[in-house]
Parts: sequence; C-alpha cells; structure tokens
Amino acid sequence: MNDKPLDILIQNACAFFFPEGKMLSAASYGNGHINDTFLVSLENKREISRYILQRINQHVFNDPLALMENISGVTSYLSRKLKSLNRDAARETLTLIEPAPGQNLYTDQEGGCWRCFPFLENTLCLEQAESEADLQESGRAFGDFQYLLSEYPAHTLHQSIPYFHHTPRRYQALCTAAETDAFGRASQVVSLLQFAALRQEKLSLALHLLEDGALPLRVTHNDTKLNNVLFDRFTRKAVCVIDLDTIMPGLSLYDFGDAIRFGASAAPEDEPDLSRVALSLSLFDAYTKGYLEGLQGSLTDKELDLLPYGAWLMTMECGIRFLTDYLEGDIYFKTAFPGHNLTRAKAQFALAQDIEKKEQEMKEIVGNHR
Ligand code: ADP
Ligand code: GN1
Ligand code: MG
Repeated sequence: MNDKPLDILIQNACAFFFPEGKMLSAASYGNGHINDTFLVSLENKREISRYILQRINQHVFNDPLALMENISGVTSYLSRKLKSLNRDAARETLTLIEPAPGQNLYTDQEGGCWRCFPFLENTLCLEQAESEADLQESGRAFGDFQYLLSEYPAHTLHQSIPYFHHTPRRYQALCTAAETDAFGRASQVVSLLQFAALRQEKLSLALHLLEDGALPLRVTHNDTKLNNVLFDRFTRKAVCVIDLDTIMPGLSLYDFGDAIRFGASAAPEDEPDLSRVALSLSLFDAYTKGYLEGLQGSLTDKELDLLPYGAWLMTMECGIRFLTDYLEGDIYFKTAFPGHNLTRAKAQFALAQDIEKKEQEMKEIVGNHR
C-alpha cells in the first residue's frame, strides 16, 4: 500500500480495535463492490492473528451506527443460536471485534467509519462455482442462514438501505437518470432502456403480492452472491455467510433470486461476450436443492411457485441498478474500467432474457425439490 494517509488511517483503526496490539501488515482484500476491505495481520498478546478491517462505504450506508446495530444484533443472536445447536459459533457466523462492550465502530479523523472481524482462516471465497456441489453448498448456507434467523425480531432491524429491493423504484430511478442524462450517456443505451421499459409491469409483481399478504416478509440477507459465503478450504463445505450489511426484512425471492443471478450464470456478472451469458439449469438445480434443504421446508407454496420469478426479478433489478449507475457517472459500484457498469448491465439483461426462455424448466426443477 503506497497511500500514506490511508496507511495511517488503517494503523489508527488497528490501535482502536487492539489497544495492545502491533500491526504487522495490511493490504486491500477481496472483490466486494461496496466497502474498502483490508486484510491485516497483527501481534496481540504474543499471538499473531489476521483480521478483516473494513471502512464502511458511507455514500451507500449513511447511518453507520444503525448498520452496526443490525450486524451486532444479528451476529450475537446467531452465535447464541449456533451454540444452542452445538455448532461452531466462532466459525459459522461473523464476530465483531469490540475492545470494550458495544464499541464495534471506530470513527477516524476524516469521519470514516471502520469495523473489524476475525479473518476466518482456512476458508475460500469463490467468484464462480467450480462445480454444482459448490453452488449447492452456498444454497444450503443461505437457506440455513434464513432458517436460523426465522424467529429474529424483525421489527428491531433498521433499514440500512431504504427500498433496497423495491424494484419499481429502482426502475423509476433509471428513468430519472436517463432523463437527466448528466454524463451524456443515455443515447448509447436506448435499446437497454427499451428492454427494461417493455418489462416494467412485471417488475411490480412481488411487491403487489407482499401488499396482498400472499407472500410473507422474512429476515433476509438481500445480497446473496456466491462471494458472500466462505467455504472450508479442506472439506469445501460452506461455513459462514458474510457481508451482513443488507440484512433487513425482505422476501425469500430476493435471496434466492440474487444467488441465482450471480452463481447460476454460466458467465461472470460482467461478461462482455453476451453469447456466453446464460442460465445454467444444472447450477439452478443445485442451488435450489441446497437452498430448500437449508430452509428445512419452511417456504410456503406461493414462495416456491415464485422462485423462478425471483431469479428473473433480481437479475432485472441488478441490471437496472448497474445501468442507472452508468448513467449517473459510476458513483455507487466500484468499477475496474470505463464502461464497467454498462458491461455489467448488458450481461444482466442478457441473463434475464435467457431466464425468460427457461421459465418452464426452472418450474419443473423447483417442483422436483419441493
Ligand atoms: P463488500 O460489501 O464490499 O462486498 P464484504 O463484506 O463482502 O464487502 O467483504 C469483501 C470480501 O472480503 C469478501 O468477499 C471476502 O472475500 C472477504 N471477507 C470478508 N469478511 C471476511 C472474513 N471474516 N474472513 C475472511 N474473508 C472475509
Ligand atoms: C454489491 O457488496 P457486494 O459486492 O457483495 C451490492 C449488491 C449487488 C452486487 C452486484 C450494498 O454487492 O446489491 O447485487 O454488488 N451491494 C450493495 O454484484 O448495494
Ligand atoms: Mg460482499
């Protein structure tokens, strides 16, 4: 790391979380699109250990205290629950580092907010499933996570991002961004805007069913990408669901759908060659099997019926969000090259189109596992 001020901010954050510790090294880590994540190694009480230190993205999360209250509440609940089931709480849930009770957030001289977790050693974080078993495992982990939280007092959770999966609002934001066209990019994306406009009505279905009481509100993770699960390096079993920033009351369709969007696609979410973008039905099958196993039969018939729709909805929503960010000048998602958000949006819409063609097969697969 060459950035001197950042180096100092990291050292100060380590001094807050480990008043008696000595930082040995720190480096940027992982492929998250939102927070600044660092792997730090430090000596504390004569032992060398590694930690994940994160600077919270305050453009995305504008109430870090509320966000940390959610994470603290959920991780301590999960820890108690796992212990009561004789499971390994130190490994199967994230644990916040607190130098004193309740002190899990450090605010630096610039107003940046930091938190710290033990680095889960001997784990793997996958950007793409290498086998159907990998995806099935991630499904089991997210299903289990939702199951473990099924009695969590949902009303105590803050909305860390209000209207996060309110797809019709996401579509409205896209229309506004296209009308404003602050970066003169709208003319390049006319066919993508048309693609979304043609599907506008179908974007509201899940929320209508929620309003009508046909779908239950649950405690959901809301960001169920494969790289938000850690796998045991030796057994290749999923051990821990991470990235708990968006835990909020939501629909099971969101968690199922987002995981399919990312993990059951034959290509990465930013694949430039659209001929390679397609839903893999074998990966869809594997995830469905694992997810329903983890949930131990707790979904309603209506939720099961709508799982394929959830996959379509989350893929459309993510494409809409990438496209909006492109039109707004790439201010939300981290990007690696100019036009990255546009490439991502094109890939998501291509995937949504393929999902439309495979709806019947997806329904049959869900039918086989219910
Ligand atoms: P973002 O919100 O930016 O996606 P994440 O919380 O998902 O941030 O963290 C980014 C990456 O850091 C993860 O994908 C994973 O590779 C790694 N990571 C996060 N927490 C841990 C942990 N406790 N142990 C090991 N790796 C972790
Ligand atoms: C972001 O934080 P990360 O990289 O796990 C985003 C998700 C998107 C995803 C697209 C808080 O997830 O909603 O689906 O990128 N998280 C937030 O890859 O907006
Ligand atoms: Mg993440």
